[in-house]
Amino acid sequence: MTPISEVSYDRHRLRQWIGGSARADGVPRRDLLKLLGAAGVLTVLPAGTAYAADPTASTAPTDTSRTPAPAAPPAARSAVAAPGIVKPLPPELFTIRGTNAETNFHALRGSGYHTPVDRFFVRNHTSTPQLSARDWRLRLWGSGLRGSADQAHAIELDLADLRRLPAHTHSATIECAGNGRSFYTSQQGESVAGTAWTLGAIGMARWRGARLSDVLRRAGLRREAVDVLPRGLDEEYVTGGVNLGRVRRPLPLAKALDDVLLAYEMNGEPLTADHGAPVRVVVPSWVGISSIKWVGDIEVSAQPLYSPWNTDFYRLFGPAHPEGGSAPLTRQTLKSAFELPTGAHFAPRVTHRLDGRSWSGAGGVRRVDVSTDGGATWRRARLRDQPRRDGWVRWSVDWHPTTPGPTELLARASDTSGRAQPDRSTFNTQGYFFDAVVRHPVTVD
Ligand SMILES: Nc1nc2c(c(=O)[nH]1)N[C@H]1C(S)=C(S)[C@@H](COP(=O)(O)O)O[C@H]1N2
Ligand SMILES: [Mo]
Repeated sequence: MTPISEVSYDRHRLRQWIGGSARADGVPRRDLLKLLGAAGVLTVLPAGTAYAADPTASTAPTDTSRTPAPAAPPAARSAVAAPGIVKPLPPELFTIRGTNAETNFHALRGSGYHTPVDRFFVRNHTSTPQLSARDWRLRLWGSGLRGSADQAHAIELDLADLRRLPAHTHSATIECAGNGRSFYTSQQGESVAGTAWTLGAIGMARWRGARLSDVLRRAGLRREAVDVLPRGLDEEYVTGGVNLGRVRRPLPLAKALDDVLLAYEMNGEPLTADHGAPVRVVVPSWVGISSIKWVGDIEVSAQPLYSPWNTDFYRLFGPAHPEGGSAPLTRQTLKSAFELPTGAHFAPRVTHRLDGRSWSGAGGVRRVDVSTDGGATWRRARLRDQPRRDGWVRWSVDWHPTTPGPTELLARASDTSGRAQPDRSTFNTQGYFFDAVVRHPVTVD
């Protein structure tokens, strides 16, 4: 695999930055201008106007940690526990994958729209830290802030400060970019690196917290700010013998000012340790890695920022993608899942109700078609929720099987942005963004 593509990514970001669009990565420019206007920090620049700072001074990545080739897949483990996770992981609810716990999709049956915390998936690079809410501080610093350019002059907030800001509630999914990865192998015969999730690396919760935009504005955002880099308080991540430092991934300012929360509640309760207590970032519709848990500091920069999580990881590499990789991943893709175990059994000549969920990072799901005969015939599912941005829709179909034997169930969703699930996903070496229709084997007997 091509090792570091940071240099070409650097150039790409630099070009965007000179062109005045670095802030807009993944967010339409008209929204960007509106947001910047609302933030009251910048008067609208004519398209193509360079920002005031000297761009030639900014080519060096500010992250000096060594960035090696992407990590090899974790060694296969036979252990049935995920030692770094605090909450109970009963096998009915979760499948353990290394340091992570995948939600069993059949455990969502009848569980409601929001995923109960006891069955919400956990993705840990290392292990869950148990932090004291009383001692927790958030530090904001960087060249994008007035008067706090370096860490020594950071602005500090505690939880009470954060709770004094207006509270916002937002229902949103958090989904790992590698959700569905195992189907690259099992369905397409391709080998990819990373945790072999099926479809349960997603959860939907009602998040409550302060808006990141309120915090940034109060911290004194400069008009030159372009990137925002939240960093976790969990241990440094060591992979393949290389220490990549604390988990962190830059967000373009436009997204940071849009709908991002610093959340301290999940489904009406204080955040639990595994999901980022006392405070996590929630970035609706974007890949899960954006939603940094246990956030401890946020660098706000007047120059593009880099970490292994936006250079080596969470970009698409492979023959169908640009040399040096795609742009960093932002919005999630489109998927569907049945709330059934793999290999479920159904009695013949009885009417069964099949339940499932579909979701998209690009818009609301507005149509789902289901096949119960391996894709030969299709019919429309009944949607039980309105198409909703940042959310999923639950759906059902009745099935009256007559012929005993094995068959495959398929569900294909389309969303309000016009996307539909394809038959095959485009290969990428790290197996992100599996969006193809999944074949779910069952038996009638
Ligand atoms: N600090 C920190 N934040 C993190 C991670 C992590 O390991 N450490 N994992 C990320 C990834 S890859 C995902 S998919 C989501 C998972 O959130 P959850 O464990 O609450 O489901 O958290 C993200 N935030
Ligand atoms: Mo993830």
